[in-house]
Amino acid sequence: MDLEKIPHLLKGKGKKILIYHTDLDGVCSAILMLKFFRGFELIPREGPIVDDRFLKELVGKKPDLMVVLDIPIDQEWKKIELLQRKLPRMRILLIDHHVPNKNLGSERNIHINPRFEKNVYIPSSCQVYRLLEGLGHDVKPYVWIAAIGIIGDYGFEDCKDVIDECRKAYPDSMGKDPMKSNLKEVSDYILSALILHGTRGVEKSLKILLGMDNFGAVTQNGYFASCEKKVTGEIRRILSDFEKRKREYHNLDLVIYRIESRLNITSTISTLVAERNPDKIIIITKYSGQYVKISARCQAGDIDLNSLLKETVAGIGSGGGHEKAAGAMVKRTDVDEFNKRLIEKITELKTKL
Ligand SMILES: [Mn+2]
Repeated sequence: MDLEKIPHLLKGKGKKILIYHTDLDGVCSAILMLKFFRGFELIPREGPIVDDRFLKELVGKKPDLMVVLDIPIDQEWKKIELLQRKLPRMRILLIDHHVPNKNLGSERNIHINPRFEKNVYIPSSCQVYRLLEGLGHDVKPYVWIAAIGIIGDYGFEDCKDVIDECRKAYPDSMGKDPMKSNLKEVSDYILSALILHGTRGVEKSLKILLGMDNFGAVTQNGYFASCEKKVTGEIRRILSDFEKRKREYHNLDLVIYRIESRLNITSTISTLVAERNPDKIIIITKYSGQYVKISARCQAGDIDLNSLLKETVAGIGSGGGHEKAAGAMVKRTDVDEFNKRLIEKITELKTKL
């Protein structure tokens, strides 16, 4: 990989945009990058979809450099090719860890994804941390930011080195289990701002965190504290509703539950429920307008949720993600078809196991 090209690219004079994922890992990756490289217009995005409107917006901005963090924008490689035909000077630095669709690396673009080499799960915060370190920057003071991104994505297994570094630098941050640590609590405070205020919360959190030099300040911050209080209450309400209204398919180790909440809380709930039911396949749905958002978790890891969802929504929606955590979207009118296919596929997979 042409690592030596990266500083030149990032320090370039022209117009630079930074597109980052609106989750903890995306926000933390962006913060790490911004600690060392400035002058970016920041664009938070929920996912890789490049619709006509976004494509037009990007063309209109005429960037010379587009940095993309924690978003598998290679899924939209046709749109990206089109974009680069319209903007022949624009270069791309894509740093991502989702299952790659296509390598966008070329003379013009740099595409970093550890999965090109092996099947690992390295959140982008960890990737950016190591990249900056490799470029000779003093990233150590920000190891806690990298660790929050890793916690947000559940990625400690393949990022033990960064977690250990954080534990050493801040003994009170980590403890034995990262998921029960003080830093996990800190990451929940930030996550609640993202849940409560969506993209606006993402932007505000990024700004606040960029100015903080220690994680202890997060729980003391008035904005984060008030978000945390509201979201915790809503989570408590939903978890008790889950126990009442979940649909269990015992022979398939499958649990399906439909969330009713004003908040964008689907993946948080599915993660919590999965922690409590590590042997089950958890499917959480949430209706929003014409669409239904689906969040899937399975900690046991005996079923690959990325392929399962991809196959289940083929022709009726979009979906995918990771082996143990994935998401999808279908039209409200296709929910019955989705459920039917899901149960068929899991039955098939379970008989093979
Ligand atoms: Mn990520």
